[in-house]
Amino acid sequence: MSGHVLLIGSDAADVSTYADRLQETLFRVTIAPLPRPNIEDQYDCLVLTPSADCGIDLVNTANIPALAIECDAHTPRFSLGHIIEDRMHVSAHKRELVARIRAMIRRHHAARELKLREGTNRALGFNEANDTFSHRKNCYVVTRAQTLPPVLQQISNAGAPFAFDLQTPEDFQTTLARKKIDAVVIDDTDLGERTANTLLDLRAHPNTRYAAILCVYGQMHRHNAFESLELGADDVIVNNDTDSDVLHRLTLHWRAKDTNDALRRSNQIGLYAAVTDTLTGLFNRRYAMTHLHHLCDIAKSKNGSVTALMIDIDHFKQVNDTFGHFAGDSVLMAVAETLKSTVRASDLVARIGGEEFVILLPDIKERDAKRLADRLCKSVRKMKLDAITGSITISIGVSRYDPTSLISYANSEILEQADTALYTAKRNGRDQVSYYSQF
Ligand code: GH3
Ligand code: MG
Ligand code: MG
Repeated sequence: MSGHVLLIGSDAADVSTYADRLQETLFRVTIAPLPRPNIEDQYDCLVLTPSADCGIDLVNTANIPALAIECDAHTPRFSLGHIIEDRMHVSAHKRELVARIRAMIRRHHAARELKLREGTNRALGFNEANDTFSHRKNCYVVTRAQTLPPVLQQISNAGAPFAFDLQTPEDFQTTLARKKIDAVVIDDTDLGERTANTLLDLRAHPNTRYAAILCVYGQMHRHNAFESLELGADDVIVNNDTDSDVLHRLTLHWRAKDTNDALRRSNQIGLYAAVTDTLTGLFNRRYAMTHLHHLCDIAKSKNGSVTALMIDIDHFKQVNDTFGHFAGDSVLMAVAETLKSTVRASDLVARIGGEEFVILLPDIKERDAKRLADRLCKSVRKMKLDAITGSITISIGVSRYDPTSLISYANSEILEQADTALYTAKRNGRDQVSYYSQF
């Protein structure tokens, strides 16, 4: 992962050491002019080196997250909060610096991406309620100890918006198999070497793949933190971190988890939008074709059948010409609704053209398919519509694919055959069902 890092510090030698270190790892690095670095949104993150002075004038209107490298763990210069998102000790392994910058950039990009998507989804009419932080979060603490690690104990007593649930590694395995988990804290002081395997397992397991995962280390082992970060932990808490730091870190990762969850939902919305028709809410041609191939493959392998109904509204142009396009649209919606409410849940109804629909019926008996097609014609004919006078009719062409038929089993041919049958229905006077010759 690359990114553009703005390095801030007043000691030229110090700053250039960090610049070299980061450039080795594919980050693009710019050194900020002091005392008033101009922070623009071209940067992905800021790194405040130990020589970055407390009095530095950080005008960060672009809200770029910053990592502060601190000399003294006990009296840090910056408090974690809105701008200083993360901090680490100057003595930490250089791989920890890289891991923390990577994680920070990833969170920043995810949040920015979500904002963009939300804007687009809103414009598309897919605005969804955001319940981020509306409820108390449950966090499993995996430890051999009988009590919470001291850093979490303090927060828990202070009424944090997190509920901690203490579990042994064995109990946690049972919990993990049962349900999706939002957050896990691994108390490494107890688990020792097993932590590496636990972290890898948690990142791979479907119930924790997207969870916020943190490790708690004793002060003595803090130099191992980079290993946990590289193995998939979102953050590392040291047992003597302050309450406000720990609270900040937990909140940060919960927020990041919410952001990532929302991004995944947004992807699903995008996928849904790509395969549905906005007017009727039915699946579109793209989805229907993929589904047809899938159904035919299943039918072939299991000796099953697929029946396709090609449906076209009769004289629809006249409906538009007589009653207008809006009335035409409401007819399309009503026909879609009627088709959908007449078929089985396992059947697929799609709008594949202007006033053309297809219904795909897996494993239906010939006799039942014929009955269904007749019922569809009848149901549409009997629809009561406010937008027009008179009734709407449809014509249907039916084709079938099953192991005993003589039809070539090429998947898309079934639709061509249904279309041929549809034209016969039209030629024979409309408002009727016609069958492909070998049906
Ligand atoms: P036939 O019985 O032979 O099918 O005659 P038809 O008039 O239904 O067929 P034709 O292909 O001549 O006309 C189809 C019409 O469907 C023309 C087009 O304006 C209309 N149409 C296509 N998509 C939409 C839509 O989304 N909304 C509306 N209102 N009309 C549409
Ligand atoms: Mg047509
Ligand atoms: Mg038509």
